Amino acid sequence: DSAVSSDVAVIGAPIDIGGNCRGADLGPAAIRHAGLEDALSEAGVSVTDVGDVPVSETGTEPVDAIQSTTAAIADRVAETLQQGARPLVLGGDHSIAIGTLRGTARNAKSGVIWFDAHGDYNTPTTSPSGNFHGMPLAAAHGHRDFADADWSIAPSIPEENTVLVGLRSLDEQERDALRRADVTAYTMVDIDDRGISEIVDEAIDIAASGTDGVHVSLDLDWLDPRAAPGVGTPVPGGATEREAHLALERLAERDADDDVLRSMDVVEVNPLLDDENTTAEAATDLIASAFGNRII
Ligand code: 6HN
Ligand code: MN
Ligand code: MN
Ligand code: MN
Repeated sequence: DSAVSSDVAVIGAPIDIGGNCRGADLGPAAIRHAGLEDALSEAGVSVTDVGDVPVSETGTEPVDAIQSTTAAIADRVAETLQQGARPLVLGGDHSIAIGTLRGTARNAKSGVIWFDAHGDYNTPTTSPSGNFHGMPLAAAHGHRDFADADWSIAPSIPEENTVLVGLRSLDEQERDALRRADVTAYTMVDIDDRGISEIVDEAIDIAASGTDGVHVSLDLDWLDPRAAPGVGTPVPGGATEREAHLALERLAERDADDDVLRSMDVVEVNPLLDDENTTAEAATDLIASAFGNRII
């Protein structure tokens, strides 16, 4: 691995207006306070924190705030990749991934692994809640319900290189749309049944096949609420802390061999729902694992 390829640029995306409650906009600060830079440095990664993208949540419709914020994220992500570094975007609610995915796809073909309790495959038409954090993956596939949004100009991520891991909560029409899509979806049952290492190995094979690399989107609600309580839409029965670590350590191992990990976002950390900053600490440890932290 060259020095440049291990460089990580941290980009904060402090927005929560795409979610169901306030506070995920404090996620970037909570993760930084949990010691992200030190954890990455200890993992042997050279890290630059480029600060936050501008967000204006007040006085606008959620869709407008999300549109301008994700446009700024896409630009920073594309610039970072152009400079040979790997963007690590800190959310914020999961709507920020509309921006990271657009940025990763700007001059390249990117696969995606989506660690999440949810499918995030609603559209403005199907969503029961209307919250944009439940829609980013459908937007990244260029679903026609987003035709009016400027992020839907072109589908950015190929469906066949899209892998969801950890599913356990889908809305009805969202489930139908996911079934019709050419994606691979692993539920928690698959993880229980086959073990997380095997699932992650397969996920990497599928996401990386024929692409320039893989974007990893880590929603902290993938974890069981006992391990990551500070999220807006917790669902029982999630990944244990050990399973999550194993998944990201496996990813780092594969990356050491083949440079698969091209970009990452870490979302839905809401310190207002968490009195000990447990969730941000878990996020920080998992990021360090993904970028190669080793016990020995
Ligand atoms: N997330 N499916 C629900 C909705 O409102 O569309 C929950 C979405 C959660 C999104 O956690 O990123
Ligand atoms: Mn806010
Ligand atoms: Mn999500
Ligand atoms: Mn989720």
